[in-house]
Amino acid sequence: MAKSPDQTIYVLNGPNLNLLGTREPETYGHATLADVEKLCADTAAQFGLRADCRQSNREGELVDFIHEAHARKAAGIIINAGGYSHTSIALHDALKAVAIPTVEVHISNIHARESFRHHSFTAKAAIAVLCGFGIDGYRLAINGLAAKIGVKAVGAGSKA
Ligand code: CA2
Repeated sequence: MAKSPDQTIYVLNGPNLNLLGTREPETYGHATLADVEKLCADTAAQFGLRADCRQSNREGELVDFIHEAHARKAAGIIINAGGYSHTSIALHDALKAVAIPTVEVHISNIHARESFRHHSFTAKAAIAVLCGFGIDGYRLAINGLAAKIGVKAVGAGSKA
């Protein structure tokens, strides 16, 4: 049973992630954003959770989504803020302000790339960070978030 009154997790993807599957497959793979969102919906459903998936190329809109998650008493947030991870104090502040358990995901291993990707402002506001697992990172992040917030897989844990 989720501790939050709401059984929704927000899955937030930032700038350029709408291009997934169309360019740079050597870095980001062949899956599309629609594939990522289906993976998140299917994984969340295994925990009796609903994934509300949003993508925006605008920093302020991502801040608004975080505020909306708070207003709707979302159980958690999965965020890949894309390039804004490395620049956005506003997104860091929004995540800190709402205090919703948040897991940060990066498709690529940001630490094996350019040095400007090594620091993440949003990671400081997250309970955990995953990078380098490709889009499977979203599935792993939802599993980890569910464990952190005390939500068990549907049908699990009912045996004596
Ligand atoms: O590895 C990740 O998930 C990133 O968050 C992706 C961001 C990048 O700025 C971060 O450093 C790491 C960029 C997303 C761009 O996505 C594209 C996907 C396909 C083609 C072009 C860009």
